[in-house]
Amino acid sequence: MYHNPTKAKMRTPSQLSSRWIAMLCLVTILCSLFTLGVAVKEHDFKKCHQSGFCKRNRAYADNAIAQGSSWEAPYKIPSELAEFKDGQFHATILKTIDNQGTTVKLPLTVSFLKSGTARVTVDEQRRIEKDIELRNNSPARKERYNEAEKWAIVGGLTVDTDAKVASEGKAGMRIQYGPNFSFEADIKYEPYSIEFKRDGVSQLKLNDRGLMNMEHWRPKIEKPAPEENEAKEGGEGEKKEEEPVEVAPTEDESTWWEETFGGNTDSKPRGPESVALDITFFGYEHVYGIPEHTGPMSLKETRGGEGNHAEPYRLYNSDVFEYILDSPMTLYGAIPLMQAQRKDSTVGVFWLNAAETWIDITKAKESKNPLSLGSGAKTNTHTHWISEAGLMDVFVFLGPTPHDITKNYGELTGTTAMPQEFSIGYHQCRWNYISDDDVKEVDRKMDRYKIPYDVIWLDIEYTDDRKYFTWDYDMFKDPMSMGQHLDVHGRKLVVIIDPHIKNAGSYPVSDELKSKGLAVKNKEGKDFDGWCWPGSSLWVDCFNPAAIEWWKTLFTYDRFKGTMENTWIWNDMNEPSVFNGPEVTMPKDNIHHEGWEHRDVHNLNGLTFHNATFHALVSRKKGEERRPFILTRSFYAGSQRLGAMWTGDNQASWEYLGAATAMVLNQGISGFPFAGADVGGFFGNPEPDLQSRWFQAGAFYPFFRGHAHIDARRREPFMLSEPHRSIVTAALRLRYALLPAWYTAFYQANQDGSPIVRPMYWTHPSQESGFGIDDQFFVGSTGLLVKPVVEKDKVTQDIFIPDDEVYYDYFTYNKVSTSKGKQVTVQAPLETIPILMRGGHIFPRRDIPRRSAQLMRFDDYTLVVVLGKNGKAEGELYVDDGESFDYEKGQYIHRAFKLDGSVLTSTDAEGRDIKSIKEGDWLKRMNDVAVDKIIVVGAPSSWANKKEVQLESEGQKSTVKLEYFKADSSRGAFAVLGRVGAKIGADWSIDLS
Ligand code: NBV
Repeated sequence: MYHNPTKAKMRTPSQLSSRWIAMLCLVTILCSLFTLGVAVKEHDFKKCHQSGFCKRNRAYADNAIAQGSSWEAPYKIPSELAEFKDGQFHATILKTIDNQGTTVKLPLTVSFLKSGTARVTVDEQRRIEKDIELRNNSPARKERYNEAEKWAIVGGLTVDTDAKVASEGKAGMRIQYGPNFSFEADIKYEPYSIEFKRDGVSQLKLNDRGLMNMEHWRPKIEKPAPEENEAKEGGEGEKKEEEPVEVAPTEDESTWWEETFGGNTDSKPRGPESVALDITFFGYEHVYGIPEHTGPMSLKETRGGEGNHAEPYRLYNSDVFEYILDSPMTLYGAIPLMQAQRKDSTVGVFWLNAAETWIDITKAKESKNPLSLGSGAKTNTHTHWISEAGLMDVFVFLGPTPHDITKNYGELTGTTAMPQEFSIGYHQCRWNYISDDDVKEVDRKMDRYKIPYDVIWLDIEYTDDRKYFTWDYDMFKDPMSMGQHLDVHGRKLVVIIDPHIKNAGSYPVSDELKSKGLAVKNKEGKDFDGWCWPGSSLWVDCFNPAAIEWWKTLFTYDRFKGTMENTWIWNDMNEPSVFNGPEVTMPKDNIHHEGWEHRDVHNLNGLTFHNATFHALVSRKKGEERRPFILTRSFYAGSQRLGAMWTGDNQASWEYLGAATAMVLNQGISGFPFAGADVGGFFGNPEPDLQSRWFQAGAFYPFFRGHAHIDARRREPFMLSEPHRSIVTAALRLRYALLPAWYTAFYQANQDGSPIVRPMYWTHPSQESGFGIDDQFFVGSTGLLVKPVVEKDKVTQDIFIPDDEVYYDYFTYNKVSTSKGKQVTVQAPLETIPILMRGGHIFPRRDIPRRSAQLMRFDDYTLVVVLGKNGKAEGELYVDDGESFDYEKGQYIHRAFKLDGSVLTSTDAEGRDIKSIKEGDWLKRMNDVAVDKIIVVGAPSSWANKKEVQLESEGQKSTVKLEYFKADSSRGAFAVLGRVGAKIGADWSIDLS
């Protein structure tokens, strides 16, 4: 039984009444949220036609496209203003704004970077010079926001001074760059466009359809009221024809200076300032990325038509209550990276802009040869990027492989931080564990039922009245003893810290926030006060370095009492979520550090909060240097450097289970692979079958956490009855057995940005029939091909086979008989997760079940060798202490395993001489860790009579037993070698000839 005293029983009358008021408030908020929930959703958030700049730019596009070849895009570069120097092309784009030829200057820089990436940046001269007037006495900055780079980019900006001009003239300039000068940027001056080619073949083009639109600054002209106007025109006979006429005749001015939605008015002190550009991908039928949305990974068209969306994909980080499926609506995070895929070629663009952004996608068949229309016709994907403010700043990646895009994007925005090892185990969460006794009881029960887990979580109710950094001591009487209890089995506690700070007296955190002036300001420059969980709240402005410094002080063990070394953090609501704000967030005319409007930085807000918490955890205690673990809900490009994300408030239904895979895969290919979805579904109560299938799927999310809404029934795995409890336990144990493979996949993500779970197009970019598949994936480079069952009562699963390799069932070693591009149907009763092993791979496992990842740290390994068609296999293992930064000083083991014909070897993957590395404590202990067992699946029949094989390690020879199991009608042959006993960190070889 859970110890579950009611709070009221333990309080004085006065406490009781304030408690009751607080409870009433909570109930009111919950009720209003619930009402909101029932009503959501779509109409609480803007559609394109309700967002002035989106509507204007769509109209601009419609007008341009309707005019066809007679459309004259008003952007051109005078050739005399263009120059190429030291790897950069500089010019001024002139935008003609009226029929009298008036122009505005837009400075353009195209930088060719050493990585082969090109960067195209356009600014606006008048705003650079701050030569504009702000309306409404706004304290905002006058320039276009140019600091997104400061938060998102951490490297890869070195310019390639070898880039060279291939030709130049009045009409444009061609620049060659990239590997062996195989890339080319063909810059055209009139109208301005840039076409990117690889090996002479067109890949993509900026401003291909002439939809570029940079809304230049203009003063607000107070127009006389219509009647007055008419009278004036008639009376004075004004010469109308002399007035300059706007170039874009469809311009709708109604939202230039002010915009109202859902009762909130945005004061827009700088007037219209959107940036838009069309980008065409030639011959590319699939585009992926731009998370976070629900729906297929291969993005849909957005201009209507059967099966398409009618709205553009939106990026405006929002707390979307009860989000809907298969929708281009915005969600909690934004990564404006898109990649396009055609057979054997991948290219991409990264639109570095932190303001509200919409992306339209259309696809069109096109053929140079009219006779080949039909089968031979290629599909071009047209995209139209529209942001409310800021620079136009686009990075162009020319591939040619998905891996190249991943690497290039990773160089710019950074890669996944090496995780705390515990954080890739299982996390047990709910809103809320109600007391420290409750936590201890859950912990004990997980042990009693032998269910492994690493982390238990506390949601907002652990605090005193939603005041973060405090405890509700009535319910959590002794947080330290709770932490110590968990520590006994190497377990951790994660507590939530949200960015809204209760705006009430006698709360030192809010007093300090106010007195230090570190809160986000409203449009008058005063502290912005909004409504969130604690009631009236302030928001810490993490764009301000001083706010980060202050935030750091709050997390020290002295200050955040009740926390200890095994306490880690969850950052929720950081879009930011503001209950009474426009679209549940902050007003756009709020002001951040150095005068940037919230409008400019909105999509970065979550990252800056996550970043502040990251720095706070790194500096929690002097001398304690451990990798932080922080889960974030909101994110932007670069957030992968700081922790994990999850897909927010999903629902306990089969549809949401199904939708999660594509979302997690999309995160992976968009540079933020440490991703997962609430297992079991946040809202609602999953039936046992659904919960079991969700655990099976979740065991293959890089971030694996069960979570539930406060109104949901308790659903810890041990609450299930049989057979479901055993099914869930088996899924969890499988996750734990494969932790060495997961950790290695995280290492790969850390090295070059590779996704941790990899979709078919990413691993097999030649296999077109796999490009639309987003419900199955490979785990890292293990060759494990997983397709979770996400449908009720389904007991078979069809798995797509992307190549001609041999595949075996993970559990039975049954050989799969099918061929490249076809599906194979495998048996998948409720207790089975459909997993295949691809021939040619070796992956590590730890087969002794234990309570937590930490307790497995010095266990021996099993290697699973799956022979490929050619009789060969290879794989890797990366392992370090799983918590410190000592790996940066060489304290890690990185092995390459290879079975090349008849010899299986383990060598240092980087050719290091491990003996030359001074061993720290962890490396020393790893001397006792060995390879225990090796399983060879697909073992040749020539081994049938072998009883033992020779192992050579560290100059010693020894024999190892081999047991051979013949193939039968369905199962492949396999051999088991053991005990091997070779040190995991040492070189060794086994002669299998
Ligand atoms: O803190 C409460 C919840 C949390 O459990 C959930 O995971 C977050 O996504 N939080 C949102 C706030 C309110 C949800 C209705």
